[in-house]
Amino acid sequence: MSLEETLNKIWQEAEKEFTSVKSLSELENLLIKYLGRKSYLANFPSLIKKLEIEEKRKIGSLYNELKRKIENLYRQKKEFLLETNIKFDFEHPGREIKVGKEHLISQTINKIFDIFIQLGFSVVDYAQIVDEKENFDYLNIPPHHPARDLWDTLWVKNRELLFRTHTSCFQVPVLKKYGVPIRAIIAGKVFRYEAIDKTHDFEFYQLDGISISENSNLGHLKYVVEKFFERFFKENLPVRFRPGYFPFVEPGLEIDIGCIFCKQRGCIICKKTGFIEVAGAGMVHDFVLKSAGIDYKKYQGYAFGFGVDRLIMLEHGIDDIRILHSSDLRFIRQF
Ligand code: FA5
Repeated sequence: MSLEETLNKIWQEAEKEFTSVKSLSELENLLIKYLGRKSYLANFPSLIKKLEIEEKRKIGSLYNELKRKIENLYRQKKEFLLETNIKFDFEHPGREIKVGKEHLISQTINKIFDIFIQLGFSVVDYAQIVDEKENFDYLNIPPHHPARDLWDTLWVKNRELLFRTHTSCFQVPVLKKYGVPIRAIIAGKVFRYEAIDKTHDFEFYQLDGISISENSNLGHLKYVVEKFFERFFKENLPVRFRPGYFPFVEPGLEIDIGCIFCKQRGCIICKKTGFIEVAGAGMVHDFVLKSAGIDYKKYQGYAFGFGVDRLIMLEHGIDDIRILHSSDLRFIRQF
């Protein structure tokens, strides 16, 4: 039998054997049989060497082609066996599917909205980047007014715009848009260029409300705030109203809640005062009503602004505000 015939015969046998092989181990043995170090084909180069030059070229290329074909056969068969050999273990517990959910801050804002909707307020929204007029001027805080120092501001675009330092910036735009009488609330992120500690962050959430009508008064404000606390905390925490200064309200108030961390005995979180400040409030200043084009002799009202993060800290006993804005899943998954 010539060498060419021998190569043809080897190919026919290999094709038959590789096609009928059933397992991966049999397949590996076949590969060794045909292409291994001790295989018949491994001796072939020494036989080719003895041939005339023309014959050497011809048989040499047939030999290389046969090796390639056998290697291809092996690869295809291996892929096929690997696919069909996958075994299903129906007893194996499935992998837990993790479903995302609302962050504690969003959950709380929705809960706050529900309470204020029940108290007759409508929810509105406004931009996070605003101009100086909305954040300051309309609210009776002109340039160079010392109260601008109360809010360390992050400016954008050469002081044309700024990241809102408080949600109170919605007051005049919302009054202009919807007119009076009105009862509206807004919640969202605010930004201040200030040092952080356990109760202060440089980005945090506020909730602002405004109520304007012909007879809204401080008594209504006190009622709404106390009802809100009652429904939010589902328990009666001590509430304290004390005089406070904000240029856009007159009179102005600050609202504190008894510190839940030390039960008002005084601790590092309440800075030994027994109370944690959660809101500013007061009767809307005539200047603001005038800025919105409202007849301030006929209409009056109150406004308030809560720190949402502080409310969450008090509700859940969280003693450091910074964890609320971290992406620590061990914390986030608890709520
Ligand atoms: C204001 O921002 C006023 N706009 C609130 C207001 C609205 C007054 C309407 C009158 C009428 P103040 O800077 O105090 O006020 O912030 C309001 C609340 O936000 C604070 O009571 C506190 O709960 C929260 N807060 C203030 N600064 C921070 C901070 N750095 N980190 C977390 N919460 C803060």
